[in-house]
Amino acid sequence: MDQTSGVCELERLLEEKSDILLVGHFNPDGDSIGSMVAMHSYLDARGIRSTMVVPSSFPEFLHFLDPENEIRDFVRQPDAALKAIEGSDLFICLDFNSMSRVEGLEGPIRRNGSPRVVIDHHLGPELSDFVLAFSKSDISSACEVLFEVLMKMPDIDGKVSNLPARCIEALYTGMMTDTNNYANSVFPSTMDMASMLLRTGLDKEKIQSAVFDNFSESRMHLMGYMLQKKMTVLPEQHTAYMILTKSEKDRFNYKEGDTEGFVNLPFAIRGVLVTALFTESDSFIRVSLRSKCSFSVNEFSKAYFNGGGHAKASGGRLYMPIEAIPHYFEKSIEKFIASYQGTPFDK
Ligand SMILES: [Mn+2]
Repeated sequence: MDQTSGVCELERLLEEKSDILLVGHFNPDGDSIGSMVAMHSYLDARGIRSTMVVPSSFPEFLHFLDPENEIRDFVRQPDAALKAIEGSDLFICLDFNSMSRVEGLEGPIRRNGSPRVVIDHHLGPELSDFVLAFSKSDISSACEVLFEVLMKMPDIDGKVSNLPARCIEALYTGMMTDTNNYANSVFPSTMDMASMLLRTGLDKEKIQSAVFDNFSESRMHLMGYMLQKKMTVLPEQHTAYMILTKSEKDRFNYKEGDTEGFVNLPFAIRGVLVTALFTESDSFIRVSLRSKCSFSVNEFSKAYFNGGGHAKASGGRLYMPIEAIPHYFEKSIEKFIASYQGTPFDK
């Protein structure tokens, strides 16, 4: 479906439905929270009621986007989240491509049975799960996809100044965080959007400092410790990885979001083109993978880490003792490189 007819269809759904639920993915990041808040603020300005729900808690540095604690978090407020889902007649899914990404909320949302719209930028959306999809992968973020959609809405009429200030702030935050502060996944359209948002008088410094200068002292100590003690570089594979255990999390008073950006740190080493971060949690090991070259971490994750995402940024999960990770990871990367079609370390 082309975007123009998609926007008409979305407009029709918004007119027809009265209890809209906006949902982000598990472990929501800046793009997920940003796109939800932006959509919520847009609908609010139109007098359309919507509720925001996430499957798990989001990092504290994003709380400035939700000053009135409107976002329902299924982990902390399961009853409120489920009640909101029950009463909804339209779901708008933001920043994920598969219903499995909402974890515990998937069942309740499917049981409700109301139509689902997806606004996302991941590869391979599961289209059969949605009545309407705005999906593009050669773009910075879900916020950028949403921005394109909003600009085509009749009431916005292509004028950024018609968007509410909170919507603009949230869109900027999502784009800024998903590009790792304009380092990755930046397209000409990304800069166009950034400049259009900035022209509205958006306080970029405020967002910048809320997101990047807002960590605890113990998080800085954790970062130093990880770099000094927990980073392994595999020069032949142009790869570096780090492992964070549960006991180390406790030792450094770990809070949700504290490892944000850690996976990108080894890229500062000359020759490192692929990175991985393994974080132990109660029931599984969270895997984050990044690439600066033709090595597809999406394919790598699908093959060895029960996950996927983008060619240059992917996630996954492992169910094994944390001590087994170095061997498993090093063997996996050797096998993956050996089976690679073409050269994995091209630009
Ligand atoms: Mn995203």
